[in-house]
Amino acid sequence: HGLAHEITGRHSKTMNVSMSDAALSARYDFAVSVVQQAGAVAMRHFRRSDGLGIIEKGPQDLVTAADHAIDALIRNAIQSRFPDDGILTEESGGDISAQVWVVDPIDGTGNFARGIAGFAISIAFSLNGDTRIGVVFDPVAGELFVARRGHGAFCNGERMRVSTTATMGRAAVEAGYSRRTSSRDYLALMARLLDGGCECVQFGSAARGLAQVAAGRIDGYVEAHLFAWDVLAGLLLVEEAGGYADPFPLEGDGQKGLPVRACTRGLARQLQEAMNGASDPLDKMS
Ligand code: LIP
Repeated sequence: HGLAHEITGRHSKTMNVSMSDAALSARYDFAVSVVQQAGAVAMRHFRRSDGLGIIEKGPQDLVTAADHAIDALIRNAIQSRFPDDGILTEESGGDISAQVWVVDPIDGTGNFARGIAGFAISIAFSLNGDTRIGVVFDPVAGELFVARRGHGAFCNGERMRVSTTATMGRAAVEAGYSRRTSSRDYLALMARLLDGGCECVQFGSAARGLAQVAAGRIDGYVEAHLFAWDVLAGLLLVEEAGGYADPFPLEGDGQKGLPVRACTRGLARQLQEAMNGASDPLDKMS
């Protein structure tokens, strides 16, 4: 991510646009289609043997030619079909407005750049600050995760439900990490999760990890700092699959990035305590 792009608010700040169900439904169908087109582009690049045009934006923060190609594909498609909508993407920044698309062209770029199959394309549509549409596509697994607010969450057409896990000793939790936060805090969080009995995983893509929570394959996703484009679609997947997700406001604090917690309802308090740091077990470890 490096420096978060300057997020300007060219469009109207008043978050009180009304939109018909037909207009939302058209945007949903569009998102489902364009995320799969983007996945095909990602796979063409992923399978190439002649390099991926990798650039280091910051420490362990990579971007590739595929990120830019997919960013352009999605941005051009939105501008052509929905010219009045705002667009905010990881790779080219953009506006926050009452009706805005929030896009991560490749979430898990570190994995993608290293040829590791742990990445996804994430597209969300927000109306008046509320995420109404979320699609996450994992093209390697061929898994299309979709949700509309109030209409449920699905993986390849199958209804998704979060797991019923309510105890840490039975939970599998993904704890994401980036160099935007302190390694000591991360290790302390991991120690609290492990001491609480969790199985801990870290796959390097928040969007894909949140989709696994929605699918009931893991029971929670936590990370100290993420941006809207990493998570808005995945958080909606979890909510529409019956799980809990912390609010992630697009304006205000959300513009600089926020901590993320999404999980089964039974784990919400315990994961909050783990994130807050009831005590720092690292001190005991030194
Ligand atoms: C990634 C996130 C992941 C985080 C990585 C990175 P990107 O997003 O999905 O959870 O741990 O550091 O921020 O940069 O691959 O789109």
